[in-house]
Amino acid sequence: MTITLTAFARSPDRGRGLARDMPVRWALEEVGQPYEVRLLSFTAMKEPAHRRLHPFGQIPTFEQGDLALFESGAIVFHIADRHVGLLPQDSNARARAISWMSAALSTVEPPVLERESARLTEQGTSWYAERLPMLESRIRLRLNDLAGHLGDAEWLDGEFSAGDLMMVTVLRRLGGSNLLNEFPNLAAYVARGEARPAFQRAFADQLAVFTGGLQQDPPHASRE
Ligand code: GTB
Repeated sequence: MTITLTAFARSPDRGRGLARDMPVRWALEEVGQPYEVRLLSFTAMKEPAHRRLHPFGQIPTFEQGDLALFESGAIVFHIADRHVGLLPQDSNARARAISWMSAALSTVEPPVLERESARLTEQGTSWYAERLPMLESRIRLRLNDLAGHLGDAEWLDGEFSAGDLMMVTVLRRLGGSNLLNEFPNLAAYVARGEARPAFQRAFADQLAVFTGGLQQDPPHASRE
């Protein structure tokens, strides 16, 4: 049965692979599942037809047969659960990988998003310059602990898993700042994720939507 995702027809990230269809594309590439993409305008996202798939009128969604899902984390988990390659077979290792997926979305991402949202909505206010260091120190707290856990390991818990896929996805959102570079093992971890052939294919496909198929350099060569 065909898998169909939804994604931005014109992503505001200009093809940098930061929108949330990217982890879903990446997961499908890792497990070798072909998929189609339905591109949506901002207007179409808010229409009843799309809201039947996504109550909040957002991307991404996932459809296969009579199953429709929303929320990138849940979709990545579903893909990892149904196909070999993103979750270990050993049940304890599998549970730990799921913990890392959750840590990425519930523990590391919130301060990253808060800084992003402040940059978008509060720049130019009287309090922004004072608030930014506080927001960045909250991110550093998480990065410091994550870097301490990772040490010189390749991935968070043994083999590459959906936990790494989600964590690399979250850390990529720091690409425009120097925060990641303060933690060289995390910067190298993100680069390892981005170097995976499955990531490269997913990145190229989402970039092609933005450029209309024009060839550009892959992420670590072109980003920022
Ligand atoms: N928790 C949901 C999930 O993980 O699936 C969040 C989904 C979500 O935020 N979707 C966004 C959306 O549909 C697109 S990805 N927004 C339209 C709307 O809410 O009306 C978020 C995103 C947007 C832009 C950038 N960027 O420009 O860098 C990065 C990420």
